[in-house]
Amino acid sequence: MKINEARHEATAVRPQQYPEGSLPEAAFAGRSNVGKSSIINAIVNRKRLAYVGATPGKTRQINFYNVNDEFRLVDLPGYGYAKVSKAEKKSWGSLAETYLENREQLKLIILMIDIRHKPSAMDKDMARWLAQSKIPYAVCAVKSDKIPKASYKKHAIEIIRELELARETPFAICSATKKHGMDELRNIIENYLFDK
Ligand SMILES: Nc1nc2c(ncn2[C@@H]2O[C@H](COP(=O)(O)OP(=O)(O)OP(=O)(O)O)[C@@H](O)[C@H]2O)c(=O)[nH]1
Ligand SMILES: [Mg+2]
Repeated sequence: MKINEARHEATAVRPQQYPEGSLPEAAFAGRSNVGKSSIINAIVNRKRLAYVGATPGKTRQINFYNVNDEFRLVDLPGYGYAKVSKAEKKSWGSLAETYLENREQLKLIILMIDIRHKPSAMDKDMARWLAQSKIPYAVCAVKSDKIPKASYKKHAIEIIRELELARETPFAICSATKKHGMDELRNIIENYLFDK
């Protein structure tokens, strides 16, 4: 996949604000602060296309990034951030849910998991939801730069077991910081969005 151009196309809190047209989309889901916005920047080789913050809860709307006028990467609000009100949690949850359940252009959901930690109850809920949905999904274990390479396998096995992932679920180990695993992730996106 060659990235020629990437641009922010829309910020949405309701479906009327989603971009029009039939470009296929890959969406990034996961806990707040897991690195969804960072991985989008790494995929398109841009430092500050998607907003990355030091504190969790940075992405509060759905952001659509157009790549090459060929497809979109979609940055969803993160879940599980403790420091927001119940009402706010509910509204972010329903934002993502509305998108995930109704977006025809959505061809792939990438669930992001911090490779260092056991998946949370909310990660498991998300994995269960994905397993029963009709939308193809992949898992990206991220922040691999934070653990030694020798322990990748152990952590990956633990995540696969905790999330009860099927053998065929694509699984990539990535670091947005060190740009590790990015070609693998780009290939997964390309395969699912363009039916190769
Ligand atoms: N070491 C390391 N840090 C990372 C990596 N990816 C992201 N981070 C850091 O993790 C923090 C959160 O990254 P974001 O990309 O903003 O996370 P997010 O999932 O978009 O968070 P929300 O928008 O709050 O849902 C930032 O401080 C990033 O610099 C990675 O691969 N390795
Ligand atoms: Mg974000």
